[in-house]
Amino acid sequence: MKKKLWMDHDGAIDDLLSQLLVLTMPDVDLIGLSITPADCFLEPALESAYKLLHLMDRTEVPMGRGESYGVNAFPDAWRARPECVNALPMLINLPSPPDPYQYPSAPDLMIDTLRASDTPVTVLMTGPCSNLTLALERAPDLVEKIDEVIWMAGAFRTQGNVLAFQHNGTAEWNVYWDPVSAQKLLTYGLPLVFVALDATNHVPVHKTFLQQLARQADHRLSNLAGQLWALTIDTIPSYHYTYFMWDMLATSYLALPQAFTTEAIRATISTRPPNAGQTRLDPNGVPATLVTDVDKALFYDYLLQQFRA
Ligand code: AGV
Ligand code: CA
Repeated sequence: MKKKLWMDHDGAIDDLLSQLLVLTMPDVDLIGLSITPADCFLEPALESAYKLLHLMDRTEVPMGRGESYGVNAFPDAWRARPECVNALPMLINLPSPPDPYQYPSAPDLMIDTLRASDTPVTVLMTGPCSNLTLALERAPDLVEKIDEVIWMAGAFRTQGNVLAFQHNGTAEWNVYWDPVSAQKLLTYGLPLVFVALDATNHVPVHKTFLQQLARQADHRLSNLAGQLWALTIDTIPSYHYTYFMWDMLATSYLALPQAFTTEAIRATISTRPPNAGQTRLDPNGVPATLVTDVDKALFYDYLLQQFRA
C-alpha cells in the first residue's frame, strides 16, 4: 500500500526540488500540499508549487496557503527566489494557479484532509512547523491521524545557521522563524524525526553532483533540477552560505530509510533570545528521533536515479 503523505514546504529552491522528488516516488501518495511563507513570498511560491504539480500531472492535489507569519523573518533576497523559478523556460508557459487568495487556509485544509483519511498520514515539513502546530491546536484529534512527522529542522550537536541580531548562532532557520510553534509541537508527543544540520552538513550541493546531473539532462526532470540548483550557486563561497541538501535529505528519508542512521533523543527548544530556536538534547526533554548520518553515495545516487524518471 502507498504511504499517504502531507507535505508542507516553504518555497525555497530545495523545497521545490523536494516537492518534485516526492512526485517521483511510486510508493508515496501526496494527499495535500501546504506552503508556509517563510523562506519564500507566498504568491510566487504557490505559483511554483502549482506549476510543479502541473508538470507532473498532479493538479488534483489540494493546496493550502499558510497564513501565519513567523517571529523572525527570512532575508527578502532568499524569499524572492520563486520569482526566478517561475520564469524558467520549462515552467514559464505552464498555467498559473487560480487566484492565490482562493486557496484554503493551510491548517484548515490539513484538518479536513487528515480527518477524512482512513489510514494515518505521514507529515513531511521542509520549512517551519507553524501550520501543523496551528492545525493540532484547532483539532487535537489529528494526533491519531498522523503516523510520523519528518521535519528538516534543528541543530543539536553542531552550530546553527542563523546570523542575526539578538542571536548567538545556535539555531537552525526553520525553528528560529517560529520558535514558539516548534516548542508547542513537541508537546503533542507525535513520533517526530529531526533531519537537522547534524546530518545535512554531510551533504552539500557540490559541483561534481551537478555535473553528473547535467550529463543526464536529456531527462527533463534532471534538466529542471539542474536549472533550479544553478539558482543557488551565488550562495556557495563561505561556510555560512554553502547550499546543502537540507530538504532533499529529509525528503529522501521517506523512500530510503535504510540509508539513514538515527538515534533516540530527548529534545527541548528555546523560545527566547539569545538562543531562540535552539534545539537541545535534554534528559528531561521530549522523546524524538535524530538523524545522525546518511550513506552519502546511496543518497546522491538516489537523487540522480529519481530525476531520470
Ligand atoms: O536551514 C535550512 C532551511 C531548509 O529548509 N532553509 C533552506 C532550506 O530550504 C533556510 C536557509 C538556510 N540557509 C539558506 C536558507 C540559504 N543560504 N539560502 C536560502 N535558505
Ligand atoms: Ca525549506
